[in-house]
Amino acid sequence: MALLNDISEALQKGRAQDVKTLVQQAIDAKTPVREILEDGLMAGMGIIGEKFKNNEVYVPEVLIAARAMNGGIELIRPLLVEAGVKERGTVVIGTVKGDLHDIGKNLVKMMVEGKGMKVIDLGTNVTADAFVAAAKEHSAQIIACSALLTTTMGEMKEVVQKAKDAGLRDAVKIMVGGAPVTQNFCDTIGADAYAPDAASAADSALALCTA
Ligand code: B1M
Repeated sequence: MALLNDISEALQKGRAQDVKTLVQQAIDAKTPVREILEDGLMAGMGIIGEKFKNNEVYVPEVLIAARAMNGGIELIRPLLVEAGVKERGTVVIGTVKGDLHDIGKNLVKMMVEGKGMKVIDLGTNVTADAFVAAAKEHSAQIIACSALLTTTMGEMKEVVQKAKDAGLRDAVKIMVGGAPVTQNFCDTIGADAYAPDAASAADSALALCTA
């Protein structure tokens, strides 16, 4: 659809105001919210990611595109969350220590909220101790850790260990994800669930909460 392509193009150019205007047009045109997210916003960020990898664009351009994406996401957030009627569980989410990537984590957060769960967002650069303390404070059923760097994904093992040390391991499930994370890695560190994308993370969170 042309409008979704326009969203993708505007995002790639880092035109935050245009992204917002186009996303609003798509909402007004009753475009399914998942299409706005996946075929507009995420498609644009995917292209930026490839260009970043190939050194065709650099960190500032990526940052500006990421801000534009977050602006678009803010507009569709209520529509994604709309489906959730009452809270079905509590999830503490964050990007692990040393890691500042938050776009994927924010998507997971929205999708989980869309399933009717309460989400406590600790942000980025979250220590294992902070994950565990928040899970305790909010009586969370799930700790959800995101990592985008191969150098930070090891922090997830620390989260599993700290949860054990705090005597929380039976009460809290630990879910992991992010581009470098795999099912094999999840199994190796003793986490409970891995999800490759935000939508399956939300399905998985709901299944863990209602199990
Ligand atoms: Co960074 N970066 N970055 N970056 N960045 C990557 C991740 C990289 C792959 C780029 C590359 O080289 N090709 C590379 C990592 C290499 C590696 O470790 N293997 C990289 C690097 C090296 C770096 C820096 C070190 C660069 C530098 O400074 N030299 C630096 C690190 C800073 C730090 O964190 N300490 C850095 C910085 C940045 C920016 C700040 C410029 C910006 C982040 C802005 C922000 O997040 N607010 C940025 C970005 C945007 C990217 C890319 C281009 C895009 C990431 C993204 O948002 N993707 C990325 C390249 C790429 O991915 N192609 C790259 C879109 C997002 C929707 O996808 O986060 O994967 P993603 O989330 C997915 C799934 O992974 C999953 O669901 C989401 C979608 O459905 N998911 C989960 C995520 N978390 C989950 C949790 C779950 C379940 C599923 O359960 C709990």
